[in-house]
Amino acid sequence: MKSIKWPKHSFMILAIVATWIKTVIVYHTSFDMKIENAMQQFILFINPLSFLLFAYGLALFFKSSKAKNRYIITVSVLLSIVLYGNVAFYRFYNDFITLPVLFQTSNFSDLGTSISAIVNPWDVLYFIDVLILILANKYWPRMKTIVKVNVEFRRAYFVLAVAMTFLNLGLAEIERPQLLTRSFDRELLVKNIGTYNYHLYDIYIQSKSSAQRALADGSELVEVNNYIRSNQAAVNPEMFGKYKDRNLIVVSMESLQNFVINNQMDGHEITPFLNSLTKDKDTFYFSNFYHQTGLGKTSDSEFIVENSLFGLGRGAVFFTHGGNTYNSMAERLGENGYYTNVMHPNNKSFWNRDMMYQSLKVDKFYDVDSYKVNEGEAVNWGMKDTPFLEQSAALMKDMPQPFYSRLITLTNHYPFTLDPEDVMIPEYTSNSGTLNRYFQTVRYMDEALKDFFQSLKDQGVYDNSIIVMYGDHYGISENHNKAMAQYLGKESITPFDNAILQEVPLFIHIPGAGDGKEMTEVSGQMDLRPTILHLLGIETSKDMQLGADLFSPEHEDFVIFRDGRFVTDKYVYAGEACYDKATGEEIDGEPCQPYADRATTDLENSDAIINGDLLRFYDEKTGNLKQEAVE
Ligand code: GP9
Ligand code: MN
Repeated sequence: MKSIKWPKHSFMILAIVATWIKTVIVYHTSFDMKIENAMQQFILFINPLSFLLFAYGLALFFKSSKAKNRYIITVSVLLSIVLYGNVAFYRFYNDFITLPVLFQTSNFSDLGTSISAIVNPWDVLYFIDVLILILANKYWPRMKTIVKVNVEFRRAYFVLAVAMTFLNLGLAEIERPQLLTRSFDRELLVKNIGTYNYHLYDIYIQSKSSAQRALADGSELVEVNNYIRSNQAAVNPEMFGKYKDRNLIVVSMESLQNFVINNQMDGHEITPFLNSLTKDKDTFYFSNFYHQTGLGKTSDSEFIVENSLFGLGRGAVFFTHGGNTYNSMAERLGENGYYTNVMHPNNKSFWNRDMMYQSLKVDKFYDVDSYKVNEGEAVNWGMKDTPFLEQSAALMKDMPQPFYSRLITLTNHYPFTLDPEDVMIPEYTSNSGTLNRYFQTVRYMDEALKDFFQSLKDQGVYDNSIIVMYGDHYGISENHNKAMAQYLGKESITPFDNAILQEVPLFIHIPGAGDGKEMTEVSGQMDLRPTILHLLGIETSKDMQLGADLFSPEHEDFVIFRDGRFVTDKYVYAGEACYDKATGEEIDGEPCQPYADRATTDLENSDAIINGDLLRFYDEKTGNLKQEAVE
């Protein structure tokens, strides 16, 4: 029988096709990318190709068939690792990997039980192309034939690869203008240029950002400073300094969204204690308050609260810019006689906290080593909230006063698991185990917070303190939209709904205040720094901060998200569309435009400060450039 005539370079072609098809299947099965039209579908289909043509095409430079095949298999292994790494990361963070996150290996080793929720045996299928290539190389003699590559063929091949790249970029530009210059969103990048090219792009951006710092000088700060000065909200004289010298206790409530507050799940109250605070005369409850975090999650929220600046659109600023100069809330309080500390029973290097807290001038970090984790007191990510908060209150008793303690809870964290003895309400029933369990861990945290208030009283630090509690970021990602829609009794979750779901609760509890109430201004985490410092009688008019005092009559109903979405009292901008806030209906974009421009300016100014490490040139005493920077 005459054997079939296989084209030359069959092994390379097999590799390209296998990895290409696998990548496209993975796009559809493992990532939740919103595809709106046939063009987007087509771009998604072709986008792995340009990179694969180059990566595998280098095989054409190898002389021996053995070396060539070995090279091809190696490339397939590396690309599979990259793709699978993204899949695993996505399951957890609902986002694609960016370079700086890879350097935080300590974070990955700490994931603990989360890893088992993320990885499963079927994942070997992500390496199927490698397997095919190994088998073909071994058992398919044709694959070993030595093929001499002539120069013309090679040239033609790379011309094709370049053409493919331009076709891809061209279509992407039509579909999403300015994609590569704006790049707020990793998903858009992956959708348009493919996961492999996205990583090349990411490497380029990261190296650019280290260059940016080297190139920045004080002059950039002048413009940013003027902008910030002209947008300052005046203090409210009735509130300014009203609680001077009180201790400050700030609690970051892990993954707590506002939709559970004053709500029920199958007839069970989810947050009875927090609900009681919403009606409490010593508490200001902010019901239109939003998180403003990005990929840095908890660490971004910490960054925002401390600095009243945004985290970055790429990576976690705690990692990428942990060595910058900042003018944090901790530093400001420290200058005013406060003993400043962060309490979080986790490994100190997680999110690079140990490094970053030095830059933020936090006096002491009570990490896991400061706690006694007894048997049965660890679940999921580490120490349970109840013993953590109880021991923290005991530690506060011995702190020099006034103190500023920032506490970060942990139990209400994905994958939202509890020991049976801590379960207080049943699971919800939907297609999302994550959402089903979420209600239970939220209920647990609520109880832990109630006990914490009691511990503060028992330790005698309650009366002379202000207790601020806020949700750090969302807990339920868009991956669970279907279950969320079911719970909220909606047909589906629109981009509008999703923006509103970024609301997190904020409580400012002031023992003895008496004038607490629900506050409805549209606001965000950025506003905490000026609000808190003003209550404690500390001036911030010269600080480089983007937020505004929540008690100021000039506070504007306007909150900007890290990804460029925003919410005002009238409009919501999400998914590149403008919505009427009252009805949730999409409207003409015109009324959103001025806000969109300001959102861009705010984000750009914040990025400029961080990327250029500009605060190293700033003298916050005078509100001017440092003398050295001017010279
Ligand atoms: C880790 C904790 C959780 O120490 O703060 O971090 P997150 O995953 O929510 O960013
Ligand atoms: Mn968190």
